[in-house]
Amino acid sequence: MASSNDTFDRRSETGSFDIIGDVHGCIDELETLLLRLGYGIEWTWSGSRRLPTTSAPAGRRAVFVGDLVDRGPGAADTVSLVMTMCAAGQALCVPGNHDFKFRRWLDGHNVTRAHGLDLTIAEFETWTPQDRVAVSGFLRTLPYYLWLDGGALVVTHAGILPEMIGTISHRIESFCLYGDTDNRRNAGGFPIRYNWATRYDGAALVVYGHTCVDEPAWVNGTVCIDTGCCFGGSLTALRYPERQSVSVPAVRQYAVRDGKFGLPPSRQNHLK
Ligand SMILES: [Mn+2]
Repeated sequence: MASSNDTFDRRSETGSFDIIGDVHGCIDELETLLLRLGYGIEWTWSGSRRLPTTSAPAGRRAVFVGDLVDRGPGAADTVSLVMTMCAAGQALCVPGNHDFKFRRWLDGHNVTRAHGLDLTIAEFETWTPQDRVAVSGFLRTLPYYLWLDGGALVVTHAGILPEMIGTISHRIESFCLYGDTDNRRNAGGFPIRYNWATRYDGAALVVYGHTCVDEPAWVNGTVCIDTGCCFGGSLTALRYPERQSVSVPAVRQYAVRDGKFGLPPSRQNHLK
């Protein structure tokens, strides 16, 4: 796990924000969504790569909930776009579990090339070592959650509990990346997930992704906006403070679904 830092505390940043769900390399849908939200994107070729020039609507920034890479066809362009927007002050981003594993590959660790990571690696293998180091460095700087708008808004990848907001630890980092899991696995070998949102009673609105849902799923003061674009669903943005969602349907299905969409069961259902 990356070293802890306190860059999560961005309460002084009041928005407005366009919070964007798991992109997973769905660059075409991301461009369509950003254009619809008023952002500008132009690409210019630089050798074998294309580099974006971007603009944001006045008074608004994009916030990515992570899982930029894997499964979709445009992971490299997605990373380029998000890095450019963040450097320009047009976007903020938290890491997802796929980004975390991708960074481990960038840093030279031996990782299992499953769940779409093989596609991401194939794209980045043509990048120069310096450019790959820049991506790794970018991902390393990302806080595991963002505490925004005077404390009224939290953006994280998979989940957070009220007592975690305002502090950081390895356990909190893990919860932000993977949500509420334990050492149990399902028949497919995936960690069993529990619906932490059913016991969320915090004051801040938590916007997150990680679990595919057909439509933005509001539970207590939380909303999941991963509408499964890479699996043929859609890519969703939640406009804040308006609390309106904007979705772009997937151009096609890029990866095989590994189950039905929907939030997992609450944990108390699993306690014996
Ligand atoms: Mn995801």
